[in-house]
Amino acid sequence: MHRSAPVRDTDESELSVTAPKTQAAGVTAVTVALNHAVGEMGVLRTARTLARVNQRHGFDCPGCAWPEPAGHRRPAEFCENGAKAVAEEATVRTVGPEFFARHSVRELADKSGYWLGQQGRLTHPMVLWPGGTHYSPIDWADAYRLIAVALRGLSCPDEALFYTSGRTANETAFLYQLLARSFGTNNLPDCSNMCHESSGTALTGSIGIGKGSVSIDDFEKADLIVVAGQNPGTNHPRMLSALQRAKAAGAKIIAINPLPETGLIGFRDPQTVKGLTTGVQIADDFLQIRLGGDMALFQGLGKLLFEAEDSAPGTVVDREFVDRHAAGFEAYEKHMRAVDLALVEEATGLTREQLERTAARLAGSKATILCWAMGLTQQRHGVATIEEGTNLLLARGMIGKPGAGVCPVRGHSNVQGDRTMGIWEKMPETFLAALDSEFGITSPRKHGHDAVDAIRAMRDGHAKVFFGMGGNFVSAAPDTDTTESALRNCELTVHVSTKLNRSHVVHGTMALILPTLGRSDLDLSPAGTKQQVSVEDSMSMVHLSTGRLRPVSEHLRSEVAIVCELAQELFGPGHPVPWNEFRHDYDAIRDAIARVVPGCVDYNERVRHRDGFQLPHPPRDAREFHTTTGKANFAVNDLHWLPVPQGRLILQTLRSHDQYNTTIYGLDDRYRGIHQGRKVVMVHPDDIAGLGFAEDDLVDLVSEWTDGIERRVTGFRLVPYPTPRGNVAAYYPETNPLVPLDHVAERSNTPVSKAVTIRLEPASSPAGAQP
Ligand SMILES: Nc1nc2c(c(=O)[nH]1)N[C@H]1C(S)=C(S)[C@@H](COP(=O)(O)OP(=O)(O)OC[C@H]3O[C@@H](n4cnc5c(=O)[nH]c(N)nc54)[C@H](O)[C@@H]3O)O[C@H]1N2
Ligand SMILES: Nc1nc2c(c(=O)[nH]1)N[C@H]1C(S)=C(S)[C@@H](COP(=O)(O)OP(=O)(O)OC[C@H]3O[C@@H](n4cnc5c(=O)[nH]c(N)nc54)[C@H](O)[C@@H]3O)O[C@H]1N2
Ligand SMILES: [Mo]
Repeated sequence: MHRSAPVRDTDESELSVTAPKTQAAGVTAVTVALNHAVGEMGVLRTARTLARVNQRHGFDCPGCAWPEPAGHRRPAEFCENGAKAVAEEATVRTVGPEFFARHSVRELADKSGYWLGQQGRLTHPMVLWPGGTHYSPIDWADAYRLIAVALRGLSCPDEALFYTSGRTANETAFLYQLLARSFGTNNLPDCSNMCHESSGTALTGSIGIGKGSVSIDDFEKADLIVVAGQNPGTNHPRMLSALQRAKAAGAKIIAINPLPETGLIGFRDPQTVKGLTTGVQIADDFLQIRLGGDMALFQGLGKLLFEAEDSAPGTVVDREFVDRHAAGFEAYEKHMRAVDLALVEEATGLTREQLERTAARLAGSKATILCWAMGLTQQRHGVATIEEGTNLLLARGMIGKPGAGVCPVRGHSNVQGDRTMGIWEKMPETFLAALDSEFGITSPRKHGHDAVDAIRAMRDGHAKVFFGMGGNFVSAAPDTDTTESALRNCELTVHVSTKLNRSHVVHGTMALILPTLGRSDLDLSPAGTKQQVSVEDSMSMVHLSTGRLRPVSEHLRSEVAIVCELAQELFGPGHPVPWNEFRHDYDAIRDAIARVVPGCVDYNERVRHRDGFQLPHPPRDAREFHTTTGKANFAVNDLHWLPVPQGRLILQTLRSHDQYNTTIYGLDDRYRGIHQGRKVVMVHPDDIAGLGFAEDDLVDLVSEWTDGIERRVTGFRLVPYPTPRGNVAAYYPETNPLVPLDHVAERSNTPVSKAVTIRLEPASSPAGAQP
């Protein structure tokens, strides 16, 4: 019943383009999801699996971090893309020793990421010996020994890097950081460094905690919801249902985006029968902003709010909130009053009328939520931009009250939980001290490397062992050529993975692939009891997740087992951490979490409540702000924006509807009308003509950066698209070679994936497969 893996790689010459869709989800989404799932898993496994997604006794969807509603859950509490994520994991296709014997590593390195991922689930631990051409099977015990020998052979623990992707459950994350710190390093780079790091940095400074302040219930209590730099129709489809309910309850919704993203403009709810056929317009207002224009927009709105306050004193600024709970208001007011609105119009590409209408909505709102994602964070001034958005809410007292607050919408399903559990290169002293006293270890205090610094360390020979707990670092990181040679510079690269990806075939002198259980898989302890893990969503709700599918191979180990067994080999008997107990009983891990991690008291008991429990959030719960001033801080920032240099374009790299980060499910970006291919660049029609090209031409994209190094990708098709003049879009990870390693956000060090200056040249090589 299920499809077999593709033998042929992708062929970009089959690409076709149609008009973008005006409605998201609906019947097509349901059909696409089911076809995809049945193709990967067959009918029975599909039925058994999808019925468990996001249900109370089921498993947490490995798709996005959008929360499940409390109270009533619908039978289908997932979306098209969640179903694809589940199918991708629960596929019955496998990649075992015969596969690796058939394909050399060099041959695999020439395949696209799509082809690699489609081959199926990894079934055996595999090793690539120094100088070897093919991966071959290895025993778990021998694999651990190789890693332990390599780690012990380093001249200092900081030569090791422990990367985490955001799927890792809390229990694994807690033990993994404990292993790294017991070993002696804070080198815990994670996908968050490339994702919402700017949000964490901004919010910690402004409100004292780097997490969002709203709960799912707040959506129905809000009267204004702003969605900036986010494409929920593709990346958080269940959020559209929440927005639709908010709209039904009377909220106005404003979308701020350079692209008219389908879900925001129209939506058919696939979770209700009525919604399948009748669509709604989600956004009441669409502000088609220029790339990088949001900081100017927020400052312009700040100025207009003060003008509104002047004409109706006492109605716009929440004086009581500002006086009691905030610091730095006078400096902020002075700064905002000096903002030049003409400059704001130029920077944003918006009209004065649009600015005034938006300001009027903000000024009139009794409960405002500001949502955002990568369009804001992956910008050079992403931190300052988020601070400016937060300033607007603070001035209006829109935090710590029902229906209002900040809402960074997280990506990976447990990326927020991983941070809570200590996956961060600079955890605060209080956490490290608690860890030390719980286990009798001495955690290092020197800050570790984040993702970008980890690449620099490998490049420069300062890091020699790379261990990846999930993820696909080589393809997710910026500056692909630099990152690939950095990885190749390592003595050992190790990946704990479910599926084959490019990070397995761009490797150090020696390489290991350790196959692991996914979310949906049944996890049995050595004694045969069922283990459960826990995760935290984007709104700080923590709950259990229980996999039930029979694993595709008896050789898979859980992530927890892998960490514990490696630790036992690395540290030997007598280590103060009870690794063996943890490996046998995840409750024991949760008891340790309860004693170390703030807000996790009685973890085992509370995580078993019907909907789990919500972690504390002082601004949300009590309008308390644990910042440097003890108050919410208004930030003052110089205005930055992105003028387009003559003859150049500014490129954002984004996700298609048919991918999960570096995992490519298929070759259709249905909503944007791109079919059977991914090597496209979406450009305003006048720019195509203005630069001397024609629709459908094949071009090279060449990025321009201060170091003078030429970064080029070849054979991309020009697609006319309703994007602002001078701003273009193309898919990640195909365009990661264009993002310079040093092009990072100020203060958060996040790669600037949404603003790369490029020029177009006629294609130097034809379209075709390209990894
Ligand atoms: N199906 C699916 N779901 C996913 C993922 C996936 O790949 N597939 N990835 C997960 C992860 S890890 C994450 S982080 C999230 C990502 O979720 P998103 O942030 O929605 O992902 P992107 O595709 O990067 O889209 C960025 C959006 O910001 C807009 N944008 C770009 N630059 C600017 C700007 O300067 N200003 C404004 N206002 N907007 C801008 C783009 O047009 C686009 O709509 O999704 C998560 N969920
Ligand atoms: N140019 C550009 N670059 C970007 C971005 C962008 O918008 N533009 N976005 C950035 C963002 S937001 C993020 S979050 C990163 C994503 O970076 P990563 O998290 O590193 O990448 P993913 O593609 O999500 O990782 C997919 C791999 O994870 C493994 N995997 C899946 N499930 C499991 C599991 O349960 N356990 C284990 N151990 N492994 C598993 C599979 O082997 C799969 O191949 O990329 C960043 N890079
Ligand atoms: Mo992300």
